Amino acid sequence: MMLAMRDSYQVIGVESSPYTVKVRAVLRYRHLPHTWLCRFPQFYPPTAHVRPALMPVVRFPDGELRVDSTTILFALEALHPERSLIPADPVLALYAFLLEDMADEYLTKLVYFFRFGAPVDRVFGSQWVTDDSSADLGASELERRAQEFVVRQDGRRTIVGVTAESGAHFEATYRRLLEALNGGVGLDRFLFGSRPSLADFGIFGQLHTLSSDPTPSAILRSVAPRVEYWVRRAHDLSGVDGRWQSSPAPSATVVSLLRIVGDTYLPFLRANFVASAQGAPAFRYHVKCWRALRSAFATLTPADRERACPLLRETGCLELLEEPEPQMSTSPQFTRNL
Ligand SMILES: N[C@@H](CCC(=O)N[C@@H](CS)C(=O)NCC(=O)O)C(=O)O
Repeated sequence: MMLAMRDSYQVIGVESSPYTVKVRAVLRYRHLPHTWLCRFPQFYPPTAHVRPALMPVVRFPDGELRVDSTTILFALEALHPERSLIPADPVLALYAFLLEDMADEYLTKLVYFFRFGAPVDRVFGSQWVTDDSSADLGASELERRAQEFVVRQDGRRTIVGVTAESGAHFEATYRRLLEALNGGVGLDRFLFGSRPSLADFGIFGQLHTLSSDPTPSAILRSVAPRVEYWVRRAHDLSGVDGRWQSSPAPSATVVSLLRIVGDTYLPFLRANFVASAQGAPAFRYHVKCWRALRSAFATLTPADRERACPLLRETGCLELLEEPEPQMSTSPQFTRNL
């Protein structure tokens, strides 16, 4: 059994997991000593007991095992001031937080939509995940277990929101994302300057999978191949030593991405919150996200808020970030723990 080096972090997860490669890329960029172990945490004895059963699991140098990439990234921020992922300007930091959250909680639906859509994707994606999960699988056993995985994931379609009607919306959102990023990211060029932010890593994680699965990869290559090159470089940015942008004005790319937050992501979070307030099935984790984003906006100083408001209004975010919280009429019914 492999032991983590003393005083270093250990990332346990699989290569086909967006959140796992996101966290691994952050540790590399931040020069935090770590080991990487490709394992399903729930089948790996030292981490099998961790709840919620999500990947990656990160073992911190003090031995604590943690999950949830955003929580892990913020814990690293508190422990290591160098090579922070949070833009120094609090307004840009708010935008970065909004974009990272959208990447984690909404772009992941695009990953699911494509991965369990066309037969070619179902086979490639499920066999990739299965191959990551176990050593020495023969071809027929790999195929059998991959098919079981697909059946399990098919059962989650409604939970994820992938229906006959929503497919066109997910593909259109993917194309909007790529059009927004095209030309706005490049060699040592990131969303908020020549150094990467937490938004870059969140988007990178989901794009790692989208740029590997056959159908979304073909779209990426036809619409925005240079975004793919950016994704490949983002796995290891340990040599990047850049700066935050000097201008307080966000780039056109960030503005376009905030439009997706305003017209798609925040309305989704709001609808989930309203459902929870009315006692309808809802995601507990997305209630937490809704509150966290609104509280990040509420804690801006009045001067920063004044700077942020015009763009937040124009992109459709403002109203949702500042409206009064709907009252809970009954106890919520949560469909998942995290
Ligand atoms: N919010 C979590 C999500 C992590 C997550 O959903 N990981 C996926 C793999 S990419 C997982 O473990 N899924 C297991 C499951 O849903 O049962 C994070 O940011 O780390």
